[in-house]
Amino acid sequence: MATERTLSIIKPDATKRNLTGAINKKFEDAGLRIVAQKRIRLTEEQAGRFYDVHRERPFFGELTEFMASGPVVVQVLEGEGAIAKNREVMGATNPSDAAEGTIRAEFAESVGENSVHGSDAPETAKEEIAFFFSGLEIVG
Ligand code: DAT
Ligand code: MG
Repeated sequence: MATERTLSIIKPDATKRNLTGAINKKFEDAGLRIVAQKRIRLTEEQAGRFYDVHRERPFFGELTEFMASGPVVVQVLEGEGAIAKNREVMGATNPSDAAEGTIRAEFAESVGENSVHGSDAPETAKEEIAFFFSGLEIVG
């Protein structure tokens, strides 16, 4: 498997509860390297552009309002098979379905406030990394 990069977001429910370090430890323990990271505050418009694929879903308004409700930590994770590995460490979207030991099983509050985002495929990873970072900000 090749070295990959994926876009991760530590969401407002997690930054609010001071879980950035605990979540980063899960990534690092799984062999993922944090090669870029910044704490930012999204507007609802920016959150809507990021989650554009979900614009027609019934939860879109709730999702963008939540993502703009507090600071987020956006980051690029690098490693062997990083996209799938990150999804594994995150756990299922709904924390009640997430496997034991995953970030969402341990920390998520609900299906909406589920602590982390991770890209789901190579093409989306590339687009999502470019949404937040310039090449100069990523140091492998
Ligand atoms: P994931 O974040 O696991 O990739 P997704 O892409 O299907 O999940 O959805 C993006 C986010 O939208 C998800 O992390 C939380 C929110 N969401 C998804 N399904 C939802 C639902 N049924 N109710 C409320 N929010 C939901
Ligand atoms: Mg998704």
